[in-house]
Amino acid sequence: MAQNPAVNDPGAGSSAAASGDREPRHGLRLLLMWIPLSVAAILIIWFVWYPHLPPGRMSDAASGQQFDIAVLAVTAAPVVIGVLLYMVYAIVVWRARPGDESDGPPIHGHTKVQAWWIIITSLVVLWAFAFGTYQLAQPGGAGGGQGPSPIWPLHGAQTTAWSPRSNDMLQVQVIGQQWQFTYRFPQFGGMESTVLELPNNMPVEFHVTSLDVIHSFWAYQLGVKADANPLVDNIAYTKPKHTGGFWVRCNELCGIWHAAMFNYGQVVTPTAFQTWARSIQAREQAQGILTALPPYSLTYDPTVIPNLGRDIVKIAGITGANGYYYPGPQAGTPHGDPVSP
Ligand SMILES: [Cu+2]
Repeated sequence: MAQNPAVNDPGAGSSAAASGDREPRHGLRLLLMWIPLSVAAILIIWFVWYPHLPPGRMSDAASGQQFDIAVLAVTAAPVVIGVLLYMVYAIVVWRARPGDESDGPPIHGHTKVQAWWIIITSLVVLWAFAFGTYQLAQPGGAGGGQGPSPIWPLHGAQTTAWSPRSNDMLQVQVIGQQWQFTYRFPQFGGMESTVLELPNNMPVEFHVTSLDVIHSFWAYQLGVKADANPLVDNIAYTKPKHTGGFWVRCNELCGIWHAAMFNYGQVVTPTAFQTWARSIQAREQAQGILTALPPYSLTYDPTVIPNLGRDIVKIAGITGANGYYYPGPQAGTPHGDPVSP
């Protein structure tokens, strides 16, 4: 039972009803509000938000991820604004007025609106698919672990002796174990370190593996994240873009001290890196650590390594997690050891 809207409703609906026939052009109204709101959102995302997005721009992989998030946010913003704007507009303009108990007008399809809806949504999805696929493949797999035979390798020269004056790919083996990461450098005699140093502006190839359970190597500011599985050689790439520190965290719940499984890395100049790596190699050579360590291998059998560890434990200077392979620092050392008996 419709009541007279001119009496009960002094709002937007009444003028149309009073004038007898014409609805306002809702589509045009919505479009004129949607365009400036979308433009404003895009400008804010691109110029205000984008430069501060994680994970920063410390490597090609990191800046690639930052760019991807910004582009996808710019793609999504007009869609989100369109949905919210329509909802607010509908609540304000088309809500039932007090006392109005009539039904809305019966609406059957609208071919033009439906066709545009299908075309626009398909284009947005296809764009996201194409952009996402391309960005995943470059640069060098975008910092994610690609398994033992990567299909998207980073460009760099594979050498047995790394040199700072070329495009040599630095090989870094990341070994996860409860509950510490250690790093081996096969191009420097297989030396091993609990600190990760990397050369600036040189391609790096991580070989990520584990000695016990599943861990995940996450070098946050480098935009690198790769699972560390026992008996698996998981390869990930990055190319640092400026010097400075970065965090390494375990990103897979791996036991009671998972939260304490982190350390720090440093990007330095290529020559400084070479000096550092050679000095560790020389020290470990002198201490007998290099000969005591198991030979460099892409994976290590956890059932064999613990037995090797009993001999290594006698050699001073090896630090690491509290596993068998890398005996932890003993009580009274600066690092402490929360899990030793
Ligand atoms: Cu872990």
